[in-house]
Amino acid sequence: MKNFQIINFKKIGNTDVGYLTALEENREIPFNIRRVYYIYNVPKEIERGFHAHKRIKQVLICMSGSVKIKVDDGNEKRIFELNNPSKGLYISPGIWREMSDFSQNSVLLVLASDYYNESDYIRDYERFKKNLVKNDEPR
Ligand code: T46
Repeated sequence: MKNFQIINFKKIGNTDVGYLTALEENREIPFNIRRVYYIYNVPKEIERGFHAHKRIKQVLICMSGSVKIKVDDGNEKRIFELNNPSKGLYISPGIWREMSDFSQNSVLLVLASDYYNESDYIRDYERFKKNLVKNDEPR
């Protein structure tokens, strides 16, 4: 698995009856799922994120509408547009992320490898960059 990459989920069904996508831990989702949360009703001009995680792995899935996710490993920056519930964006620990351009009625579902813990966050970009120099994985 790369530090960030799109995962294409299997779609069961067709245009006549619609689709079903099933996600199982350690199968489609490359970790044990300890937490699920979702972000919704975000005004268009709002940007969220602006942090990295020390240990938590996540998969982001836009269930409805669209959202842009900027990821940054300290060297390479990429922007992904999520607009399809059959695709997920895997983000490993040590990756800075920013979310923007939430469309009206967008719902961003996040599957996370661990419980919420504020001490797992690096919310300062300079600290994120400094830790990258010292270690491969920020702590
Ligand atoms: C991430 C991106 C994609 C909780 O109490 N429990 C939780 O599980 C989460 C995720 C957050 N919170 C609290 C912490 C803050 O007081 O909810 C508030 C908003 O969290 P935050 O500003 O971190 O939200 P985002 O949208 O900037 O980032 C979230 C996740 O926190 C983060 O892990 O990768 O979505």
